[in-house]
Amino acid sequence: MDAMGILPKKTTFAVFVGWLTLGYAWGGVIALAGPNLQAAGVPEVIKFKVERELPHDPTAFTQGLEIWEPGYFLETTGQYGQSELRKVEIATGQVKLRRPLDGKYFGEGATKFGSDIFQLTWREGAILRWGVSSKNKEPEVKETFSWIGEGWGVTNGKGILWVSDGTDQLKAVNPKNMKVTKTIKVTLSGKPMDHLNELEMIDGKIFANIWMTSTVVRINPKSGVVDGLIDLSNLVPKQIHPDAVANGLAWDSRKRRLYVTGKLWPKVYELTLLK
Ligand SMILES: [Ca+2]
Repeated sequence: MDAMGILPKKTTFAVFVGWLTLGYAWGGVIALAGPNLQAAGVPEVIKFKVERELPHDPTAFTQGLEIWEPGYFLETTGQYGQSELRKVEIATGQVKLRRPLDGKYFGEGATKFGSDIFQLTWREGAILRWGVSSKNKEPEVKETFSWIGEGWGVTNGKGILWVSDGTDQLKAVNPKNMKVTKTIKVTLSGKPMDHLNELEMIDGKIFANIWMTSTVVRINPKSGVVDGLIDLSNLVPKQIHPDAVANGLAWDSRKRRLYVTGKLWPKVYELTLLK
């Protein structure tokens, strides 16, 4: 699918009015289409091709998605009393393993780090470290870390965790103690880019869903500058639920495919990102 062909039309674009920063950038992309883009410092529009449409549990309030191991997703779901950590077969969408969270937690994003899985909670000030039980070899919460502020999305690279909290900030976190070692401010065309949500590390850049939009941004973790945009608006299921936003990004580095889904989406899309 050609992302340039699905740039927001006028009516869709009106939705962006409340999202001035984002609207500004997309407007810039439209106005400056062509070689002027680079010169103006406007983020690259990343085109993609849909390779496969795969089934996804339409009741999953997806908060995090990652490759667990070849053929399987690590997926986390939210809502109090319904939050789970799941191992999902990619080809069939079948949930092969599920671990409910304590009912006091609203589960958020998760990332696999060595043999552990770190999972955020929304407003409970806790990050859970899941490890493998020696008894049944299945995940169990081994440790609970304190966390200040909200937890939204998490990914990792080069030995550190990157955590989003719904603002324009990304925090670099030491996985040994959950101490914040660095905070970067994310900007789009020089303006704060907030509502950073589900995250995914791809080739050293951090990709983030922007909450309540169908836009994914590509962030340079050194500068915080958004240097690429993906428009998923043609993939967002229509008229399901106001909360059914894009909120799952999983990168398969072996196949070089990006999997995208969202809260309550009936499908996962397998994409090739085009140069
Ligand atoms: Ca992810």
